[in-house]
Amino acid sequence: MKLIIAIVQDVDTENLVEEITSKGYRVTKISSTGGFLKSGNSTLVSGVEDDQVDKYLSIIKNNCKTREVTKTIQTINIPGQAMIPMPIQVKVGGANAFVMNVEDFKRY
Ligand code: 2BA
Repeated sequence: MKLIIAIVQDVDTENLVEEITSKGYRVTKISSTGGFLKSGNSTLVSGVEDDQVDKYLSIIKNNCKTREVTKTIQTINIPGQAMIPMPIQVKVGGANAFVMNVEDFKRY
């Protein structure tokens, strides 16, 4: 068994969770926050049998889109001058997925 942890954008989460569960996989959704943008995203955790990993990952790939967002950063402070906020474009994935070996799994 593998543990798949996928960080996805909030806008993709509802459809993705729907598709994951409708295909018979189990999933836990955790609300999370990206360290860089400091905005909300979702972390999905699933225990998946080894031979299902590729299928599961393709569901993620097909339901998550890369998007560009604008992040405002502060320019450096030059004495005597105002700090001018500068917008930058950031590409936010799709999805970032980690696949880990599971030593044991029990359901009671
Ligand atoms: P955030 O940390 O809010 O990052 C959002 C997007 O900002 C990233 O998209 C990336 O394009 C950009 N970014 C992040 N850190 C940056 C930096 N130091 N300099 C310039 N640009 C930067 P993604 O890479 O698709 O990541 C989306 C979200 O997935 C991240 O949100 C974070 O919550 C999570 N994530 C991505 N890689 C991770 C990792 N290696 N470990 C843990 N979480 C990760």
